Formats: sequence, structure tokens, C-alpha cells
Amino acid sequence: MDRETIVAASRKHDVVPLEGGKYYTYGTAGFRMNSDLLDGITFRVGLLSALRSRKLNGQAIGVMITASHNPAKDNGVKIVDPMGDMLEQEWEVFATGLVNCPSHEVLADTFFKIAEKLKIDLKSPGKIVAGRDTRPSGITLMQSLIDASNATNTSIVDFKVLTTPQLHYLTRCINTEGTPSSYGEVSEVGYYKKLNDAFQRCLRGKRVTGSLTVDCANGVGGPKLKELLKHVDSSKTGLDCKVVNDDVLRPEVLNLDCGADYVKTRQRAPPNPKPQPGDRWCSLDGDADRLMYYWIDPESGFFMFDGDRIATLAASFIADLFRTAGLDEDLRIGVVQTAYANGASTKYIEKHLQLPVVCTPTGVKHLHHAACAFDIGVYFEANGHGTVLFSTEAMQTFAKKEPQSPAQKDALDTLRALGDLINQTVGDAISDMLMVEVILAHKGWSLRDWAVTYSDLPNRLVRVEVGNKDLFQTTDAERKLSHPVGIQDEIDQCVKKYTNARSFARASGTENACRVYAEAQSRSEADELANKVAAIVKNYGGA
Ligand code: G16
Repeated sequence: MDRETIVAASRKHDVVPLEGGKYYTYGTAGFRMNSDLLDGITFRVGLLSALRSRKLNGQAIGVMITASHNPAKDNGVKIVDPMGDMLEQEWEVFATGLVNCPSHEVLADTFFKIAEKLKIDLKSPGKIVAGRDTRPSGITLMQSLIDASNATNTSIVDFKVLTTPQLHYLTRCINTEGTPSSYGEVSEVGYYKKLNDAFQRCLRGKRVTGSLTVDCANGVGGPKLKELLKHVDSSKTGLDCKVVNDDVLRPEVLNLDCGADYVKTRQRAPPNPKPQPGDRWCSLDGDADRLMYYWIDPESGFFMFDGDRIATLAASFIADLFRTAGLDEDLRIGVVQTAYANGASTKYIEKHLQLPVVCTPTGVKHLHHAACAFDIGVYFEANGHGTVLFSTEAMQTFAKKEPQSPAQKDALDTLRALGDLINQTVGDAISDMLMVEVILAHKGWSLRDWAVTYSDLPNRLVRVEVGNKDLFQTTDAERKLSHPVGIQDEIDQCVKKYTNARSFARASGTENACRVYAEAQSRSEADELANKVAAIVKNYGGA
């Protein structure tokens, strides 16, 4: 690996400088922006992945090219660590450093400086595994990544079009292949087989009832879900899935008036096709890592089961299994949420389910980390992004514990199967959807039964365009703003005027905007509060 080769390769992948002294940062989910700006950034992410792989003894590093819920013209690139979790946060500063190098020469020098500082043996082998969503710009960005791997003698496996969670799965499979902790077969088919096998084991003869319509946001989730369904025997499981909004041939319709983000932020079903009262629906997002369930209650209209609802459903089911299996004294279940979690869900988990709740900043990288502190860590963002982590100790306990009754044996078997069904690397809409179907089948619940577990406080999420979103800095797990000075006082004064109210604002890490969340006793109060706080944010946001 030599400096000249890196400089020459980099010359083909310029980074467009930002105006006004601004620089690119590794955000909530890596670098994300208009795809025209991403060529050089993706090349440099490839350089960093080459370093990271060698730092970790040649283990494969995943790189996913996706802008998930964002519009079709955007794209993004993020790094996946060997066990399928997000890039260790201490390394984000190296990513930001490389991407903002002012010239190709400084870039190459910085690359070698990082290697020296971290004592990385550049002669040792390195490996990258990569995937992309259905955005057309992903094809050229993949080439930028391949050029970076060639310039650094790093091998690369291009898995082409994948959901984000599939790339996370494959990264972990490659790094655990042939070891006692092997995560699964290293192939896309291996992913489907693992999910299908675990789904059947989880059901334990129970059957899914009623049909489920899945809105795939016209993204990669459509074709991949259809592939999965080829492996699922619906005559055995009862799973009757209708796939809609699965047009990946017209890139411009990606996430357009459909998908999990649309449903959550608009608080309504996609206009097309229109759900009929009583039908069970769910939506995935553009890269299939978020999930939203909903239905049209024939009496009261649209009702949404967001990440908070999915978390409470999973936590209550697992806690019941623990009690039946006699494990409630031995292992600890906890739930991780963010400030966006509805206050009613937090109360339900703490008071009714009697489980601890931890609040972290937005971004699954933060939630995942916090969930690892529990034997079973249930983490979901309200936007539907999440999973349930089973510690190695928990999985061993399920396998080793001698059941004292047939009911205990069933509970232990179901827990083990759940550990295989639920993607352990990252939130996975397809795997989470199967989990929800399993739980509803076991509980014998309709969506109405699920809906009445608790009542959400009416809430509103608003997107506010500001002159400079970087002015907004948060503290207290994003529940308060430390900057601009004075803004938090104004928000607090405003919140005081409403009953049972809460509101906060933060800069998005994936969009050029701020987000404002508000909840209150009534719908009109929540809307009014959100609009008032949005006006404050706009006022402080710079020209
Ligand atoms: C990404 C992250 C999520 C986060 C979301 C919105 O989701 O993976 O953890 O909640 O962005 O983040 P922000 O509010 O900072 O824009 P996705 O589905 O877009 O990859």
C-alpha cells in the first residue's frame, strides 16, 4: 500500500467543499446527503474501513450505501463493525477527519498518520463487505468504495442490493463463520432460511390469523420480503402477507407518500392503496430497518402501533415467558427508549410491566449500546427502529436450564427461538414484523387488544428548516437544549402553559433540519405546543 496509489485513486473521487467553513460530520447514521456530494465521501469511508478491518485483525467491516427514509435523490454511507453493530463511536472522529481533508495529498498523509497512531499493520490483510439499497446512485457509489479497497489492497465482497439489516447480518455471519458463535449461513438465502426456521419454532404450532398487508415504501424491502415469503410455508404458519408499494423500477417513488416514516410523521395510512377498516397493515422504510403497524379501527379510525408499542408488546411477552420459565429472578430485562418515546409508554413499562427504562440520545447506535447492559435489552425508537438483544448468558441459560414442567419447556424453547428470529445485529423491519406476528398469535390478540394496553398522550412531530441547524446543541439525552443560549427557557415557559405536556427540539442527524416533538393532554394542545416550539426554534435558527 503506498501513498501515490491512494493519491491517484482519490483524484478520481473529489469531495465537494462545503460553504461557510462548514464540514461534513458522521451523523446519526453515517454520512447522508444529496447523492451528488457523496462520491469522494464514500471513497474515504472505504479508506477508513480498510484501516478498521486491519485494526481488528482482518475481520470484515461492513459498508452500507443507503439513505433509508430520506428522499430518492439522497444517499448515504455508514460503517458496520464486525459483529454487525454500528461503527464504534470513537472512530467516527477518524471518519470525519478523513472526509474533511482539504486535498488528496493531505488525505493520504492523514490515512498513514491514523495507521501509525493506532499501530495498524498495513501489510496485513483487510476485508470489506458492502451492500446498497435500490437508489440508482448506489451503483456509482459502490464503485467509489471498490476503488478505495483496490487502492489499499483490501478485499471487498459486493453483495449488491440488500436491506440494511441483511448487510449487518452478513457482516456478522462472515466474522463468526466456523466458530461456536456462528451467526448463520453467509448468504442472502441463509438469512431467509434462518428467519423462516426461527419463525416456525417460535409459533410452536400456533397459527397467525387474518391477513397482513405490508407497505414496502417502494424500497428494497419489497423484493426482499417477497424472497422471504417463498421460504415460508403459509399452510403451516398461517402467515398471509400481501406486499404493496413494492415498485423499485421507478426510483422517484421511493418513500413517496408511503413507508414507515410517512406513517409515523403524518400519523395516517398511506393514501394508496387504502387500507380497509379492520385490516392489519404495516409499513417498512426505504431500507427496511423500521417498522410501523396500524389499522383503521371500524369505530374510531386510524390507529398506529409505533416503536413504543412494539417495544411494550415484546417486553411484556418476554417477561411472561420469563415468569413461566422461572427465570424472572435470574435474568434482567430492560427497555431502552429515546426522548421521542410517548410518556404513556414509559409509564406503562415502569408501572405496569415493572421493568426498568433507560433513555438515550437518538440513533440506534446509542440505544443498542445501552441495551447490551441487560440480559434481554428491548430497544425501539418511536419511529419503529429497534430490536431485542439476547445476551450470550441469556441464550445459554435458555439452553441449559432443566425444565420442571411442559409449560416451562415450551417457554424456554420459545425464548431460544425468539433469540434466533430477532435480528441481533440491528433493528430489522422484516424480522421485527415476524416477531409481532408471533406474539399476536401466542397471545391470541387482535389489534384492538393490543391497542387498549395503554393510551398514548396525543403528540406531534414537526420538521423545522433553519438557517444553521448546528447552532442547536442538546444535553440530558436530547431532552434539553444547551445552545443557543436562552432557547430552553423559552421552551420551558411555553410547555408550562399546557397540561401533562412535554416538548423538546434537536438538530436532525440525517436531514438538514431541526425536529420538534410535543405531547400534551389533548390533540389540539399537542399541535399548538409543537407549533409554538417550532416558531421558537425558527427564531433562534439563524438566517
Ligand atoms: C436513522 C437512524 C435512527 C434515527 C433516524 C432519524 O434512521 O438509524 O436511529 O432515529 O435516522 O435520525 P435524526 O432524527 O437524527 O434525523 P434511518 O431509518 O433513516 O436510517
